[in-house]
Amino acid sequence: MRPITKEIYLNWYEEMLFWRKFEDKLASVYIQQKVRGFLHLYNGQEAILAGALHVMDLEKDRMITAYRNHVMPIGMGVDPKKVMAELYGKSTGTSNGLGGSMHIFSKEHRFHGGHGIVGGQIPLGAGMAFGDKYFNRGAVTLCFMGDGAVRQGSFHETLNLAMLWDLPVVFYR
Ligand SMILES: Cc1ncc(C[n+]2csc(CCOP(=O)(O)OP(=O)(O)O)c2C)c(N)n1
Repeated sequence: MRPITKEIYLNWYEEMLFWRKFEDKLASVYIQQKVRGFLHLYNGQEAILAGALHVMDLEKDRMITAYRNHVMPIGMGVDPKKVMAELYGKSTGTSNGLGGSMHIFSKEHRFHGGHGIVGGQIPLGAGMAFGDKYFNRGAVTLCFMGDGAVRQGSFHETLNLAMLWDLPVVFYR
């Protein structure tokens, strides 16, 4: 793991502040109905993302999560303007404006969504890790979920398979 220096702390703070401001801005344009559909924010969880990004190899590792997915791709290198455009439903967005708030994706940055079904991302995350192991890519998948997802049967089945096959996947609750 890279050492945690003063510069790293400052960089984390800067990034976390940006993510918080990004989400706060979304909250304000949401009530003006500029963003349609649902809007699930990441406020209060920024430190989890900062720490996770610190241990990742952004050249090859992957990330997948549920619907609180606006700032994670930004952390992985996606242009914030493209994420904001997606939320506005514009064709310049990450999914050409067709995904919206819950479905931010970037194949280029190995950010695999953005899933609205509680727990839906869990078996998908293990599947991506299976692919990386099968093809010897040496990559790790980070799979995030909320407390509620842990009650899904797919979570338990996925953990069984991930342990049995020793898959390179890390689950964050
Ligand atoms: C399979 C499924 N059941 C129900 C829902 C409706 N639903 C949307 S969010 C949510 C709560 C999920 O809580 P948690 O996983 O703890 O995530 P949090 O929103 O707290 O981050 C539920 C039940 C859903 N999206 N998918």
